[in-house]
Parts: sequence; C-alpha cells; structure tokens
Amino acid sequence: MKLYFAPGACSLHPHITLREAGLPFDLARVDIRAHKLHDGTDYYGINPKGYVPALELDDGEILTEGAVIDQYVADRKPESKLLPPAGTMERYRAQEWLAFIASEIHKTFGPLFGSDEAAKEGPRARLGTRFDLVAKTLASQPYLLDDTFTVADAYLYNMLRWATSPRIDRDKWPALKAFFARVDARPAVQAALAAEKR
Ligand SMILES: N[C@@H](CCC(=O)N[C@@H](CS)C(=O)NCC(=O)O)C(=O)O
Repeated sequence: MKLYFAPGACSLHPHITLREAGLPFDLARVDIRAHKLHDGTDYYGINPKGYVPALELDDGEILTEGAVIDQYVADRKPESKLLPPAGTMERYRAQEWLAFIASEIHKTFGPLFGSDEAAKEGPRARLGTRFDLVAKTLASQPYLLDDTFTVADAYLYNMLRWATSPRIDRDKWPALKAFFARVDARPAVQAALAAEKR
C-alpha cells in the first residue's frame, strides 16, 4: 500500500492508523498547492479529487476519504482493535464519531486557515460548541469509545493539532488538552510525525 500525504494535513490520521495497525506501507509526499509529487508527477492523475489522503492498494486501486481509509486499514488488522467489528453497535458508534469529526469539525476549520478575519467568527464559535461536546465525553473516559484507542481518536488528534491559537485553543478544554497529550505520547503517533518531517 502507498499513502499519499502532505505534512501536517488531514492525511496524518490514516498515517497514524497504518502505523497503529503495523501494516507495511510506503509514503508518497504530495505538494497540495501544486498538486504534484516530488518528481513532478501530476497528482490529479493519481487522485482526480486532487487532495490528500489517498491510499493506493496493492492492486493499484485508489481509495480516498480519510475516514474510509481508516476503516479499510483497521479492517485489514482486526486484532489491532482500531475499530469494533462491523455490524456491532460499537462499530456504528465509531462511525458516528468519524462522520461527526469529518463533517462538523474537519471542514469547519477551513476558514480559520484563511486571511478573512470576519469569516472566522462563525466557524470558530461552531467549533467551540463541537469541542464542548467532545470534551464532555472525554472528561470521563480516555478515548472516544471509552478505554480503547480507535481510528476516531487518531482523526480527533489530527484535528486538535490544528486547534492552536489564534485559530482556536484546544487547551481551553482540560479534557481535550489531556486527550491530546495521551494520544501524542503513542509511539505510532510519534513515528508518523517523525516520518512526515523527513
Ligand atoms: N474529504 C476529504 C478532505 C481532504 C482534504 O481536505 N485534504 C486537504 C488537506 S487537509 C487537501 O489536500 N487540500 C488540497 C486540495 O483540496 O487541493 C477527506 O476527509 O479525506
């Protein structure tokens, strides 16, 4: 498998998932402004959506959408317990978190990376209410699905890396601050961060 990624982008959570699962994979860095690989290859030719992450499977198929790549990888290594078994209520709870993070958190960050200050107020307030909700869950348990680290935690951690001042300060929520430190300390997370810096 090959993961197309950009340092610091939302390709980090499937990258963490691949390392947590202990599956072999290669990394291919994408310049997401130019939509090109290091050697000048047009990235649109690989992923017509133009964005990262994309996972190239061993048969050449390209799988996109981070939350789906996470599930694909977790299902390749069920013993890693990165997701509950398909069809169980716990699995739907995990998917509920993945969908929530993708639609209510991930995409709300967009304007906060821009330069239009007025356009940031609404998204910042919306993110605040979403973080209130996540923090309420994490106040009484270490991970989104209680005691077990899952791909939903990798996704949330990826989003919280973006949640620093002046965008929005994750440290304002003690439960988010503690969660961030807990996930940040995982060897697979540190390995992913180090590999993305190379
Ligand atoms: N829905 C996609 C969104 C991916 C996305 O927004 N990727 C950003 C980086 S975080 C990107 O590559 N942007 C460049 C572009 O859209 O051309 C997912 O969740 O995987």
